[in-house]
Amino acid sequence: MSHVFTRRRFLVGSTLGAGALALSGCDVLDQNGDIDAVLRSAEQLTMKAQRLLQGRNALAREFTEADISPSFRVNGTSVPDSDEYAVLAEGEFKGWKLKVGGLVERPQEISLADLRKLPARTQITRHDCVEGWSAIGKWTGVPLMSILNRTGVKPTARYAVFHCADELERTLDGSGRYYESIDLVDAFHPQTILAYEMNGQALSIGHGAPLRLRVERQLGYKQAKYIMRIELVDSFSSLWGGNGGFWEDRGYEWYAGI
Ligand SMILES: Nc1nc2c(c(=O)[nH]1)N[C@H]1C(S)=C(S)[C@@H](COP(=O)(O)O)O[C@H]1N2
Ligand SMILES: [Mo]
Repeated sequence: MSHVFTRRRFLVGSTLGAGALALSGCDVLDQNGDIDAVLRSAEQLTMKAQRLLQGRNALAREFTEADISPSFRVNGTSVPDSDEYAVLAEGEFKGWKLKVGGLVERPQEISLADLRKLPARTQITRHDCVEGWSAIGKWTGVPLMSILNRTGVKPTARYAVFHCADELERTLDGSGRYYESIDLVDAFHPQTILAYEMNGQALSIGHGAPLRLRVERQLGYKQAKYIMRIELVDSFSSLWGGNGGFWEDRGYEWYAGI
């Protein structure tokens, strides 16, 4: 601006006719220059905002404590129907260990107590179920990223598969077992956490104790409850129906973005 001002003063001081002409011409140019700069910065802002809001790495909206829904429905399985799970639940999951294997450098088994010692993330987010209901809840857990950094991910790994304790559909071959999968973009997303607390309390059995996935950019059925094992794979075509999840094998989209 001071540059414009100086030049204007200089031009006003020159011969009137040429000066006035030059002044109007220069003013337009200078104004355009300013407008260009403004537009450029606005465009950069829009681009950054779009990357932030719409890219695969964008964050899901987070809410405040006051927004937490007074009731949050339990959907799908409410208690896994297996003896193994019943024994684990009876022992308050002290005997449970999260197994992480497949295409990782260092397979691990991590107890709930050890998971709780790792740096945690808390987020208040909205859960959207395809059945047409939503609820806002507060989730605390370990970023999946930090687990994967511990185990190391082999270069061929493309997806993280979550094997759950419950059978949502009774079958002879086990194909009714709940499972889900996400790609590594979502697996390393900062809001992708393995939650062991909901609304400040230990995760209830209804909501997926001892551990459930929160992958906040996607719909409810991706939020695998009752996680027993995480497997890194290069393809999920050989798993159950081959579509990457219990509901996906029954026709739902694999990438359920919201
Ligand atoms: N293991 C397992 N995970 C699951 C389901 C399930 O039946 N079993 N249902 C899914 C669906 S459709 C939804 S909407 C949410 C429900 O989570 P909530 O019971 O905490 O509301 O969990 C998802 N994860
Ligand atoms: Mo759902």
